[in-house]
Amino acid sequence: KPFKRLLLTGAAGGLGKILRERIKPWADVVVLSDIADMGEAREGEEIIQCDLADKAAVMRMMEGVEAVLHFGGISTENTFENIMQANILGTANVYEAAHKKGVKRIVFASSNHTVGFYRNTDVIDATAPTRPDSFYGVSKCFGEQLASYYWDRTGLETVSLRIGSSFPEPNDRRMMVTWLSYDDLVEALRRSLFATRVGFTILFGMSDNDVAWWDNSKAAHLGYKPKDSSSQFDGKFPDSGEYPGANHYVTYHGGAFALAEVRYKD
Ligand code: NAI
Ligand code: 15L
Repeated sequence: KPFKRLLLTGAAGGLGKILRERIKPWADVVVLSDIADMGEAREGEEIIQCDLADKAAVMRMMEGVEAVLHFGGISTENTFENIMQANILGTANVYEAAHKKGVKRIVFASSNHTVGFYRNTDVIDATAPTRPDSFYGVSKCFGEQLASYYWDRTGLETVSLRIGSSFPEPNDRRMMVTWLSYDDLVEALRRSLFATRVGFTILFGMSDNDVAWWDNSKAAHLGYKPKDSSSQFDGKFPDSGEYPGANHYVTYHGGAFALAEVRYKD
């Protein structure tokens, strides 16, 4: 197998549960980590339950690890204080520990919410300035900047995978554009882990949907080619007559995250 020890953070989460099974062929031991319970370790697994904000624990978790799939953290909008602990401090701990323990590459589960304030009339590539739509989006921008810094400073490589919407199926009209099937997610991770050289790369995580807001030409060296398309769900979310116009949920790339009502209030 390509890796002796491959670490997956966020292993108890929605995507973590899927990936837990799918990444097994890539490593002798998959180290699964989360703050939440992950059940019993199965064959070829090791479980480390800890808070990413706990630097000493993150250091221990990184022992012997060759590559990291960093999916742990708060995955929607929350208070800045909570986001700061889990996503900002947590991701900083992951990077520092990875550097200290000699990890070669990280795939960082970034998000479309780094660019959520672009409009549905904008098609952007990885060079577009970030336009986060939430504290959550800001924290993902911070993670990407850490990746850039550690690459330039230490040679630790990262693919920042700006995931659109990775669920079994699109749940609304916007997700017809942002959908990333689980198979395509696994393929994006495979390419990100095994491409010869990635340095600091941003890859938009989307399937081969009919409408695209994101242009992956800057990540061509990864060779990622999605196989699924949201077109198999055509007709499920009838056009309100406003698309791509006034319908709020498709006005911005970030959908509802960009709406004023969604701004987190204590
Ligand atoms: P999720 O919320 O189901 O999973 C996140 C996991 O991280 C949870 O199991 C949670 O317990 C863990 N976690 C939270 N705070 C932690 C901490 N302080 N220490 C250790 N673990 C902690 O989210 P999901 O959907 O599985 O997403 C996984 C990753 O992918 C997240 O980083 C999310 O931001 C990112 N992402 C997901 C998208 C999607 O469509 N599912 C879209 C864009 C990004
Ligand atoms: C995300 O970043 C979230 O983690 C996920 O729960 C969805 O909201 C997704 O983006 C999306 O934009 O659909």
